[in-house]
Amino acid sequence: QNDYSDLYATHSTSPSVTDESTSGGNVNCVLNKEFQVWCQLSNGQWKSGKIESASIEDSLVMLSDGSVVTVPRGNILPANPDYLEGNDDLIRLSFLNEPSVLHNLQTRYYDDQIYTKAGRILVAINPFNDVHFHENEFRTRKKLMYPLVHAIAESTFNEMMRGEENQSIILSGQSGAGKTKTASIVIEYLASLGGHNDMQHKLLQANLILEAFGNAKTFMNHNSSRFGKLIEIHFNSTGEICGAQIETLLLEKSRVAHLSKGERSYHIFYQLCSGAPSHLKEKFNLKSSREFDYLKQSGCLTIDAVDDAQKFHTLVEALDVVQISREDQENAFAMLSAILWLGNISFQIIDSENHVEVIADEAVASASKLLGCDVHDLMLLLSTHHIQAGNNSVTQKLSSEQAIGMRNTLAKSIYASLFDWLLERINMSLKIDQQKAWRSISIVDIYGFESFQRNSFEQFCINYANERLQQYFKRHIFKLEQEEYNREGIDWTRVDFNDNQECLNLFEQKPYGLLLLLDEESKSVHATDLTLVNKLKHHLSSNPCFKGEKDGFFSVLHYAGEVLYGKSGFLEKNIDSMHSAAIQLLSSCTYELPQLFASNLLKPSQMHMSPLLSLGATGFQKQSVGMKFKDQLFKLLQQLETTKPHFICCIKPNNKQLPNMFEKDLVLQQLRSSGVLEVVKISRSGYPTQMTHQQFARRYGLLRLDHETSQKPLSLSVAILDQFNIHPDTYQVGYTKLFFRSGQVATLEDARNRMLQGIVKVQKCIRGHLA
Ligand code: AOV
Ligand code: MG
Repeated sequence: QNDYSDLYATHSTSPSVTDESTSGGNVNCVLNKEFQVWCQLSNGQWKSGKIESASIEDSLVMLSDGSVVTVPRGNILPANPDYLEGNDDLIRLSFLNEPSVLHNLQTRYYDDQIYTKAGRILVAINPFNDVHFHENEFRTRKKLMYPLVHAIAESTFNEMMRGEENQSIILSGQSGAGKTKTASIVIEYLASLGGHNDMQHKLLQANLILEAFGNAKTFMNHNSSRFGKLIEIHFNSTGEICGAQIETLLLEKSRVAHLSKGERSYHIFYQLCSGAPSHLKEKFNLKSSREFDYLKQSGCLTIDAVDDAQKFHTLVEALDVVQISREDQENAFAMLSAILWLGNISFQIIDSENHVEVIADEAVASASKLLGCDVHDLMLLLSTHHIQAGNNSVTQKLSSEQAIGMRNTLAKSIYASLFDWLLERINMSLKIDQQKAWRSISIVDIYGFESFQRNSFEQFCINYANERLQQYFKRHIFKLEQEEYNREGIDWTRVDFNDNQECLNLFEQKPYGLLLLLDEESKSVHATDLTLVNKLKHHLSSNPCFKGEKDGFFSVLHYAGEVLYGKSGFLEKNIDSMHSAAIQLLSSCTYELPQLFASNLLKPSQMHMSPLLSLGATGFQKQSVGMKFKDQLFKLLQQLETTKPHFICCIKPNNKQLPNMFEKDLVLQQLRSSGVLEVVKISRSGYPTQMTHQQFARRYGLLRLDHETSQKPLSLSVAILDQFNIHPDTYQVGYTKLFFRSGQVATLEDARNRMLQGIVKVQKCIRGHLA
């Protein structure tokens, strides 16, 4: 029995976190006078106090500020004794009700202790204090601030070194919660554990480059990841880094052409405009960011306290480190400049049917020059399209809407291709030395859950990915653990948990799930936002996570809340067809990169024949974006299945991105939806350290010098446990494995280390004698 049940047993028959947090199942315990409690006031806030007196219905509570209030019994929960205040592991708290957990996190947060363990997972609260310390000061401060995140990185590394499995560290949390930043801290620390070599340096620089090209300022986060990434770091058998491989999840490319007010496009554009040396500015006809329509449309060109020009210099250095030649760098910058100039291309209406022509100005001239194509070809591409009718090709003029669409598609496609190219180059430079590679640690950092007033296809994909990751998390922590205990014949109290399978069904079910219905509708020539939502309603109303439709929008109940989706090109974004004429234009360019992009766009693996294209029926069509996204996501999850996962759950303490502001309701909502509260309970009643009998015997066998080599692993293991007086309540013996409560193997590890040190000393001594 753990301390939790001991304390509780005398007060309540139901020692469950949910009971505690929701109702008065534990009220008996608070009737004692002087008992520390949490009481919920009429305004919903929880305050701490001491019971003065109690009747059957109410209690009189003296609050910490000295005032006395009458509180209904149902609104009172037990509080933890003072000595547990600020404990670094939630599992060690005596009471795990919501106000107690919140209070503990808050106390630590205001004390600069932003990390707290919750059994198997680490909770990280974003401090939002990107203050620039002096280098030395930063180092000491980092040590003070990051001990637990360093500890999780270290234990992952150690587990990799001693065990048989590859490991992974998975970051979860809403947008702006600190996933990317925490991932960087982890990677930096792992890199330092893996020795100071060239690879380590490259890895850190690769991370920096991807952020410049794949992150942007959004409402929620001034450095929001607009792609998902899995970084697989490979180590050799002595624990040195010997390469890495980065996989990504679909980049949000609509951002290149469309920005919401107050948001920015990808950092790299602003960095280039303000930081490029003058000879490049001249060569690419680069102006300041306020001259480019794609950038200025949102009325936001800078980020407080961020120096884009300085960032550009750091970026160039990073590109040098990953061995992208100055020539290739310039080629890439030329593509970025071409995209910016494409955005400035404008059209004039030439007839009553709203048909347009490209205005021959600096914009189209610069864009074509930068791409290396004929200016007339570009003008023609952006204002006409060909329809194949039998053997004849008919040329039609485009409407202004179609022309702008064509221009934006071209720009977005070039950017996405550039991002892929960059990733490939980075991966080449991080190439794993297969001869030396032994095991790996994967770090997963995707875009966080997003919910705006109205949400489009991007949020749809992002939230779907988070939903899947959430299931992965829960399945690992809860299901697998339970199944394992059952399989091993271990006595363990069942814990129920909220599954999100229903929501995943809503997305994935065949033939009627959101993804397939969306595909079907995207291909229909007559589809509109309205026909889409009607179709969804028709097929999905029976799923409890489908929360209805209205005015071209539909609503989904996610694990982290309800989200309203629809409109703003939802259907087109899913199809994302690139007209074959555009690909032809790219392949006709004299420069290497556009040609490469064209040939990648034409790769058969990305295509399947489709009779329906939004612009004319010529050419191929790519797999729908939704399906491609799902494929990438599944591939990523599959890769994770072969690893032992460690979870870091990031939490944002306020929506204003400010330091020293802990909004309890916001934190509580994240603790609930992320499953942290459930995890605390499961870890406490469970056995987080597990080893097979063989693994245990192999690792600790040396602690019994008298053992016979023929001894069975199980009997050897039991003998060792006896020898070290490991209390029988703290472990259980399963059919094939041994299970330990948190922290129990520490004694054995300690003894083993001492033993090994002793052996080394003796060996040295002998060598000294012989010499
Ligand atoms: P996210 O990755 O979870 O959001 P970030 O890691 O980008 O969130 O964090 C957002 C911002 O919070 C960072 O840019 C920092 O300014 C600050 N921050 C986060 N963690 C720390 C920390 N440990 N120390 C100091 N500052 C921090 V998104 O990518 O939007 O889901 O898609
Ligand atoms: Mg991020």
